[in-house]
Amino acid sequence: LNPLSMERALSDADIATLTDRIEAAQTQARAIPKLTEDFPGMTLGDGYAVQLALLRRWLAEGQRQVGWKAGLTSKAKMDQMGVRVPTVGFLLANFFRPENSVIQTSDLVHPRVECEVAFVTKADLSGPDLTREQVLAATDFVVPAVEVIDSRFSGFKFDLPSVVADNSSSARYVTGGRARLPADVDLSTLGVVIEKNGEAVAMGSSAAVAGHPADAVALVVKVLHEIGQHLPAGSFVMSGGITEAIAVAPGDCVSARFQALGSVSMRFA
Ligand code: OOG
Ligand code: MG
Repeated sequence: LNPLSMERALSDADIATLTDRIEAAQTQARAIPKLTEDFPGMTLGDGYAVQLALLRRWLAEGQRQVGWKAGLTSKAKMDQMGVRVPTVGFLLANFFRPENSVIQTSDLVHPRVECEVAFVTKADLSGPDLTREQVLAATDFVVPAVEVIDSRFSGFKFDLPSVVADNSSSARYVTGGRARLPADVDLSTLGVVIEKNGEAVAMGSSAAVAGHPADAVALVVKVLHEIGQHLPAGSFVMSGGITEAIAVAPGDCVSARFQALGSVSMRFA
């Protein structure tokens, strides 16, 4: 059984219904039951059909895509969420918040933060089996990032088809710190600490992400290949949360400190 099989079970009408549901939950910051409760036969391929339909809607409304992200690429994330298959999600320009921003939580359901190594590419990447070296050769620079994820499912509980349809919980992201050339840093064992209100709440190593963050980018390109997409030059790609995600509430200050890449801070209101 291919864990990345993109076989579909639902009709185009069902996909449109589910796209409406996800779009409404995202724009109204409202928690909904996971999609498989009404559509128990929903597959991973159906999840991506919804995600891509959502992307097409946003682009038609004039939003700009900046890249893609990997989801569930570390054991800490897989254990926390109970989903063991890595996913991808699209990133739009309007998800971005600058370093040291105040991030509103009123338009989010139950936000959590993750620290991730992000890549900016300088060459097109496509295909099912890129190597770590090919990803690094196509990387313009790497930069530290904090992703603010926000599942639109009640209790932040979901399964694989549901979370994929919900764009892998994408909501906001913050970059900052220090951009580095991939040749100038050892991405294989980069230490990270998440601090919330001055206290270290999670720590880990970039090795947690698929063995190496560039391998997670290769995984993103593999999934994109399976869904008929590729990674164009100039893409911004987040390689996946290194530690478990940390819940945030109004008033919280978060700093993610990355060895060699500086830190990324923000406050929640
Ligand atoms: C799914 C998204 C996971 C990551 O970095 O692993 C993700 C979720 O946990 O809600 O963005
Ligand atoms: Mg993430």
